[in-house]
Amino acid sequence: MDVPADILELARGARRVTVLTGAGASAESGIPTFRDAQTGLWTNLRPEDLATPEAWYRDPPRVWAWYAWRTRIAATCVPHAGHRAIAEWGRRDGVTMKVVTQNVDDLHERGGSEDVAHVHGSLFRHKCDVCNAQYRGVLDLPVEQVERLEPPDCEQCGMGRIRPDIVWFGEALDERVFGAAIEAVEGADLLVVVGTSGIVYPAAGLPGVARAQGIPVIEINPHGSDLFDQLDHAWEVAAGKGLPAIVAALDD
Ligand code: BV8
Repeated sequence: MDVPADILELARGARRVTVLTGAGASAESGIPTFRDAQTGLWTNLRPEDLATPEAWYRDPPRVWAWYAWRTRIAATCVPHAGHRAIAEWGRRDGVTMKVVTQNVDDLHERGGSEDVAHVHGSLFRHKCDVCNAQYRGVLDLPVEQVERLEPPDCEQCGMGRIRPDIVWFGEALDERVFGAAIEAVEGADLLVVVGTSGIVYPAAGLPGVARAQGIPVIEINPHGSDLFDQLDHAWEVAAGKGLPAIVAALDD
């Protein structure tokens, strides 16, 4: 696959690469994006209806069931060639690679990336909704989609319920993690934005941080995004095709 010349020139010259990913970066591994229609029990619900504190406090077992199912899906999916290409790019001599992801799966880590900032948390971390203590117990995840599932009670405080350690709509991002994400963007000499519609803030503001510092921004997304006015170059290609093509062409 031919890489657009201007993108390849930037990739070859980059020494401090930061990759910002959204749900589209996991799509080829089989994890539905947010823009895709919700499947199964949640066909007529939007993520914004379930990924909120209000939804949680209104009906914890319903929200817990949705996340348990998503965790099951994420745990059974495997990283694709795009995840592996990001890791390989980062292992090249003289190149540092930082990943900033909006995704709550662990595909970047399983694809070999080591420096990954999960600005919206992780499906694989859980905490008490009262005392915030991290939950260390083993979760039994349903094999089938279920509509409701009782979350565990917190054994630390005895008052709260265990919730996903995920940033819901209307919740503040972890300042330390988002601070690291901003540093990863400001310290880069190339920002590669992969598979995000660029709708959810403050993460969607990160390409603007790069642009403000004169850092080149390229996008890999087969359909384009709301970030169109913040890009130096947009390549309408899937992550699992475009990223391996770039890495394969670095030495040509
Ligand atoms: C905050 C975890 C303030 C959950 C997520 C009113 C009230 C309160 C807040 C707001 C409000 N109005 C606006 C806001 C701000 C709000 C926001 O931005 N809302 C949007 C809807 C307008 N943001 C927040 O609430 C944030 N917090 O503002 O706090 C505050 C401050 C102090 C104190 C208190 C509060 C928190 C936002 C985080 C929400 N959590 N995720 C979970 O996963 O369940 S967001 C979630 O949705 C994702 O993490 C991601 O960020 C977003 C989905 O976007 P994408 O990842 O881009 O995915 P999408 O499906 O949209 O697009 C996929 C793209 O991939 C497409 O472009 C497609 O073309 C492309 N693609 C498809 N296939 C491929 C591909 N690309 C490449 N290859 C392929 N093969």
